[in-house]
Order: sequence, then C-alpha cells, then structure tokens
Amino acid sequence: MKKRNIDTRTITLMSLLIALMVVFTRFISFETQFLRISLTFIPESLMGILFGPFWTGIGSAVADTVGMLLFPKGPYFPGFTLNAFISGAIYGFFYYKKELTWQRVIFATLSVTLIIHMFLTPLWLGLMYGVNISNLAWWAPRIVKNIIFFPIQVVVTYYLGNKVPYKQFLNKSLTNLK
Ligand code: FOL
Repeated sequence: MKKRNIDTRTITLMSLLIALMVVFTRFISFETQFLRISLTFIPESLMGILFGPFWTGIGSAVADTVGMLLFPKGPYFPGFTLNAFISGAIYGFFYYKKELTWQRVIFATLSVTLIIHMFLTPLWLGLMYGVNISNLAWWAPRIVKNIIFFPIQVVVTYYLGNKVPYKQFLNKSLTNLK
C-alpha cells in the first residue's frame, strides 16, 4: 500500500516535469530553423536530481516525442529524441544523490554543451536540412549562444540544486527510492 503511494507520487512528479519540459521547449523558447534557445534544462536538471540518469533520459525523450506530436514545429527527426535521452542521462549521472558543487554543475553543463549543442545538434541539423556545417558563418550564432548561455545555466542550476527547499518535501519518497 505504502509502495503504491510512492509510485503514484513519482509518476505525478515525472509527469509534471515532462509537461514543464514540453512547455519550455515548445512555447517559452526562441527558435529559428537552426537554433533554439530554451530553459528546458531547468525541469530536466530537477528530474536528474530526483530520479537519476535512466529515468531522466526516458522522461526527456518522452517530452521530446510528446512535444513534437502535440505541437510540431518542424519535421520530426529522431536524432533530437536521442539528444534528449543523452542530455537527461548526463544530468542524472552528475546530479542524482550528489551534492551540487560548482565543479559538478560546470562539468555536467560543459558535457551537454559540447556533446549535444556543439556536436550532435549541428550534425542532425546538417543531415536534416542538407547544410554544409563546415561553413564558419553557420556556426557563429551557435557559438555565441553557447558562450553566453553556459554561465547562465551553471548559475541557475547551482541555485536550483542548492537553494530551493524542494528536497525536504521529497525526503520520504527519495529515501524510499534508494
Ligand atoms: N525533431 C524532434 N524529434 N524534436 C525536435 O525538437 C525537433 N525540432 C526541430 C525539428 N525536428 C525535431 C526544429 N529544429 C535546434 C534548432 C532547431 C530545431 C531543433 C533544435 C537546436 O538548436 N537545439 C539545441 C538547443 C536546445 C535547447 O536549448 O533547448 C540543441 O543543442 O539541441
């Protein structure tokens, strides 16, 4: 009986965070054909802190798929679902049951920035739209975005992980998840 309550709570929270990811990606974001700027890392990092790499990977991939099904903005491309899974898994790997130190947050953000934003996404966009990604002018907005966004994401995640008292509300379900 007790276990079922915990499961319900987990599913409810996961669904809420997935819904937030959809909203942050599809509505509260700036998007051109080749660049998207969003705060999706906020619910995604929270999910990583609470549920670990596997579930955060799954949750992010679900958010991408559901978001594209309900609010399609371009052609569906599976590479971005893979991006969502990998970035969720990275946040979960670094943040789950760990103290969010500056070093840890910087390392996680750097990993996602390099692997997802600077490598896989340009690769998918190049494949999708047939652009030549060896063109430096094409990289300029992406590089500028990531340089500006990196410190913002680090600071926001650090405060989210250390100053928001959400953990005390979840202590019960968290100890039971261990
Ligand atoms: N296919 C799927 N499965 N999901 C999508 O979100 C999607 N989106 C597009 C086309 N097919 C899709 C629309 N095009 C970026 C730019 C354009 C774009 C998709 C992604 C992009 O720059 N993404 C960055 C930042 C993401 C963020 O900050 O939220 C990335 O590195 O993934």
